[in-house]
Amino acid sequence: MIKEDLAIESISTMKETVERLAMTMPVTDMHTHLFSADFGNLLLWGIDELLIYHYLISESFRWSDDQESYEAFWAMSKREQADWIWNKLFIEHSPISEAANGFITILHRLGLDVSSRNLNDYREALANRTTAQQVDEVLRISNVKHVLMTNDPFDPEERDVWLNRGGNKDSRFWAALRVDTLLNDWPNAVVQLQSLGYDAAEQWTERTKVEVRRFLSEWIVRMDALYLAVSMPGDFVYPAEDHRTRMIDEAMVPVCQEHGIPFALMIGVRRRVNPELRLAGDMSMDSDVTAVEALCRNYPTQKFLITMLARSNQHELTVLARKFRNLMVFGCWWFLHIESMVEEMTKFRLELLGTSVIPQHSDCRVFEQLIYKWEHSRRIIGQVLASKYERLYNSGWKVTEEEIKRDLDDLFNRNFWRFLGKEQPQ
Ligand code: HDL
Ligand code: ZN
Repeated sequence: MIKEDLAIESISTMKETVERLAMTMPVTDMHTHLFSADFGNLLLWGIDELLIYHYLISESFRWSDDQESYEAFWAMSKREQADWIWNKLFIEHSPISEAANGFITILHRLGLDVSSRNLNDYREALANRTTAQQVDEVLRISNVKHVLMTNDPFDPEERDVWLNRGGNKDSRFWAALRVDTLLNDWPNAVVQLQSLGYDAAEQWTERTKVEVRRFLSEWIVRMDALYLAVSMPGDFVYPAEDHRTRMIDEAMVPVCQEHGIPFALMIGVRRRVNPELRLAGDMSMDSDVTAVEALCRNYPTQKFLITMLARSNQHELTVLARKFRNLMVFGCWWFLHIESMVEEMTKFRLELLGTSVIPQHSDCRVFEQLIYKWEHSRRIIGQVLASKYERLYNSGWKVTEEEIKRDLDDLFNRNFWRFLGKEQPQ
């Protein structure tokens, strides 16, 4: 019996409490493409970087005509690209898409005069800020406490920071070892592994297996990676007589088990369906949830962080998570990171899993995006949680502020750190 005086008596007060706590709870953002300032130019921030976000590039081209070629766009400076996008998505049309609205949310939360609609005013307002100041300010506004990076040792610019400049030194940032190349571009991976001193061959020999495991293990240690991550197209079938199954079974899972870290699989991306759009040219596709089922069953002590890109896979994946405690569903990934999908997915996830899910990650590429991606998501997740409490109230079960804090902390932080087998760092 909870102490009666602690229970929140009215539904309206409960809803206010949930909203206040959801909007202010510190968050662990467990998948981003952000970097600490130790990574130099890999850390993207500022007005022009925000506008040339690949989500906005693809949306802007929808308003382009044949005279506005992809080549001409890619030949522009970043400032010219940002001007073009600003006119297409903000001046000539209302910025109502999730990503365009997000840019306006950022301007507003940074305290800029949104009504000026003058891009140069916004640029001017940030012109004298240092990277460190902007990182601190954005983390304060967004109340993101821990940022998981996406760290790719096959990227020469990033590899140089880890090998020659001391890697990450900012305790607010954490590494995730991302190795798509090993799974999806093996011939190229072999060439790169060889150039890095690993005795790998295209043929899956015992020596190659040992050297791939050594590569993964050395980078997990070097980065202090919290998990190993890969993304894959929806045609990922497992198990199969193919390279991916061998790489997963004979290298990636064994190394994750050796280091006691989760294996994150992000499934359902079809890369470069329109190569002219470059990073903006990727597409989602239906995936096979039974591949995840087989992995979870084959490796009952291995933790799997799973997110899928197609809306059509979400309910089945959530049901699967009811069957395997080593499966943690996370985030509303990419094209699902829109208000309607965050609401839909969060509703059936809580209805099927209670609070044993990681409802969101930001996937940010430009630092200030933390502000809008988390503000929009926090509000929706809080509203869905409050609606579930309301059902309880209607049956006489009241909650306390401490219980609301506990549930939100599980959703925004502890489910991730607990899945890692770690206490949430203070
Ligand atoms: O593969 C991934 O991690 C995706 O998130 C891609 O980076 C994608 O381009 C993206 O930025 N999505 O938000
Ligand atoms: Zn991502």
